Amino acid sequence: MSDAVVGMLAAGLTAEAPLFCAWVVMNEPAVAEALAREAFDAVVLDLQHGMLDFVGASRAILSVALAGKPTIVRAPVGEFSLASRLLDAGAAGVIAPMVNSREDARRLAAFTKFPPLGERSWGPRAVLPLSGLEGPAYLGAANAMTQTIAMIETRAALDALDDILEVEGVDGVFIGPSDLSIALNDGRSAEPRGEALMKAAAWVVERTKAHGKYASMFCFDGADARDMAAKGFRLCTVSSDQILLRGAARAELAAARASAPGKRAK
Ligand code: 3PY
Ligand code: MG
Repeated sequence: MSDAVVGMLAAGLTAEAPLFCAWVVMNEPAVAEALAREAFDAVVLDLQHGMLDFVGASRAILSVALAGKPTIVRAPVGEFSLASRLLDAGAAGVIAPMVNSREDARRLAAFTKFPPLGERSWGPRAVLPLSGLEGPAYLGAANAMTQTIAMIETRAALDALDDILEVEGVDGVFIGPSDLSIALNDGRSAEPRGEALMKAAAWVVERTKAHGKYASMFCFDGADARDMAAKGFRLCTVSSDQILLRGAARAELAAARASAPGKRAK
């Protein structure tokens, strides 16, 4: 196990190359570990729409660390205290959905940063060995090392973007392209790569850079992640465990059946 996986995320975000991260919805540490053993830079555990709970996520963080990678957790809406517990469990960063105002951003930072940036409560249970630091050194390093990432996925969040980015404890933003496109289309349709979304996305990248912070994006596959990285997104997720498994299963079964004799009933 690497002794210092937690710091790898913040370090990677200051390097030139974009970070490509796996996205995990299954509550099974072996799945997160298997993806971590591929060339992903980090693994995101989705506790908002995925099936993970606190115990499953805590175990997955350790399994991902076994593979020498950092973990980011996507918390459920408004559950900043769970995010804080998962930082104690060894997460290197938090993606928080539906951060729509300066006040939302301030509350998020309060739970994820120690004073003076926030009010995170002291109890770095599993994160100490995963950061390679002892208590006093961790206290000094944690605010810079732990990434607090606010999701931009509503019209209100776009309107408040500069306010959100001005909150010192917010390190970057993450666009949820499905929700943001639904909001921009007034609920008519989800067009996560539609014109309105891409225009907003370009503006988010520009404003984020102006604040000396980074923008990141949920991406649907590798080519999409490559395109979004080229547009300036510093951290791009790539597909998901469930979609990768289904795609591989379909491809292998199609190959197996391509030349099999006879027709199979559906
Ligand atoms: C969205 O696209 O709305 C997301 O939250 C991505 O997970
Ligand atoms: Mg969303």
